[in-house]
Amino acid sequence: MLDFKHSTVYQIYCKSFQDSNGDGIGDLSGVIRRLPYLKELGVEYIWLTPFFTSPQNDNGYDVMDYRSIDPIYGTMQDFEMLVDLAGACGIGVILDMVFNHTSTLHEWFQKALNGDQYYKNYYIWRDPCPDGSLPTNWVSKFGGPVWEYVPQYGQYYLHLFDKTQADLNWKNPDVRREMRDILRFWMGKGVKGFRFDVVNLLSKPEKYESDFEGDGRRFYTDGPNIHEYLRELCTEVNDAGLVTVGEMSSTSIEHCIHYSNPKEQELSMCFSFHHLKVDYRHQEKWALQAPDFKQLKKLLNDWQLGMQQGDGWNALFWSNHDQPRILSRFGNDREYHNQSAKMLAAVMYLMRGTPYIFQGEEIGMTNAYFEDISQYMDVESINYYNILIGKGIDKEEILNILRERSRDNSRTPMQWNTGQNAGFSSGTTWLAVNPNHRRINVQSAMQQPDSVFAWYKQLIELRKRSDTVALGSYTPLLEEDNRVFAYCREYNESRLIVIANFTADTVAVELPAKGAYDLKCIMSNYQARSYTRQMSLEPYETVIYQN
Ligand code: TEU
Ligand code: CA
Repeated sequence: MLDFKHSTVYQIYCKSFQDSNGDGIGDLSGVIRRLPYLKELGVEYIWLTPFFTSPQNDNGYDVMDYRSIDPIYGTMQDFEMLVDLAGACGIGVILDMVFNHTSTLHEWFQKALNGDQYYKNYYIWRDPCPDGSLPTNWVSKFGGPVWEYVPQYGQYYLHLFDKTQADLNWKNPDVRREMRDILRFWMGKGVKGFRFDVVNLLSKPEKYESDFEGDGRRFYTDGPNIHEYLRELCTEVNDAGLVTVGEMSSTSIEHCIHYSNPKEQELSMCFSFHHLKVDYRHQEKWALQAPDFKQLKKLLNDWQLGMQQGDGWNALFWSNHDQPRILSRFGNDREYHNQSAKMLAAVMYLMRGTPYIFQGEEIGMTNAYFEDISQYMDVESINYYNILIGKGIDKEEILNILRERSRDNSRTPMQWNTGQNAGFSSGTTWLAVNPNHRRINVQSAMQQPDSVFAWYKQLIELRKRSDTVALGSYTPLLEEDNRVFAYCREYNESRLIVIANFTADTVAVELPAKGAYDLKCIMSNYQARSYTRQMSLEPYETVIYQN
């Protein structure tokens, strides 16, 4: 079994990582070209976002064929070469499996539309209500209803995401068997793990009823048979010792313990998102609010302690391809670019769990700050732009919201150097390159000993060699402090303490007595300093102590 507790995963959004043929779209050969960089960073795994054949309505999360490579990303030979060469660098490949839904262009759905009852039963169909209205009032994750009408059947099919992403019927054992076959196919290619997209939405309720208190999610999240389905899906994957991570939408600690406790034999770990909603106003993504630090701290501590108690395992992450850049969000991407990027990384990646670094985070990439709606490519951003226009909200205000919230913020091309298109591509890029690549890029980061990149390298290295980081217990410190995040990790006789100022102010703290421990400062984003009971922290200062 690969040791995922001492390991760090790097998420590659293939479309934006490295283009190798000048078409402006990142591809598998581009990833191969950048393997030496990933080896230098020190990660043990790369998670590749979906590169399967797809019409790309949702950038590949709308899969047409789970066993072939979309030509925009390359060929099966490219993929096989990538697995081999990554393996030679000590890096395992994790694939992103989108099993909640398929593209409506998938052969199964096309057959379903053409009257094939066997394949019709691969999807979820409902009659209209007796009064002719939609089967339920549920709202799609990308806006609008979750039901799409098909005239030849006089019925609707369910799509929790875009209408070109039809939800699969997991009650059908043939669907479940197909999915296991697909995993077996990729295991045969030597992959070392799987990430499962929105996997806690697979098990739909027995009864479909309207939700008069919310958008419907409480009826289909962590559904009735989900644990059984996951255990069945992953039996062979688990027997082969692969690592698995489930993306959990609006879940609970209890369910995540069940998903990731080794005794249950479901998944290795879970992504949960509660800590990334502390800047939503009334739980609403499209309503801005400054991050609520107290809530952030409480959520992270609760998840750390809860999962620890239940022997579950967290995926530790600040960003992914669906989230704005963390530095622009909870840090300060202007005056304290370097300090706040380092502070955020230390706080998250020294917790109990497995770190997931999203490409570009390790050099402090920022939000896109697009000026015009025409620059956005993401289906969700464009849908919500139109929805908010329909609500009569002012254009400038909507653009402001998108500048904070759009998924395209994290999808701008990777910034490799100061050259044309930041070294990402020699052609016109599918999404605009951030002009700040002249300042923020891999080449200059690698030349500076105190860069954000160098800091990430140290954190990855620390986890690799420290059982305290990988296996130690987690105890929150300074729980009542409104500005400082601090915690302690302990393993046998060793302890590690992380202290972090989340603000641009100088903050005084009173720390617990260090007892008999001889705490040494092992990392600091200012000057190294010894552990004292009273400390005055600089803006975004973080200090790490270990005995
Ligand atoms: O995302 C699941 C999901 O619900 C979100 O993160 C979603 O994008 C966000 O809540 C909208 O505000 C996964 C993938 O990561 C995402 O890229 C896909 O679009 C989505 O599933 C559908 O496959
Ligand atoms: Ca390309």
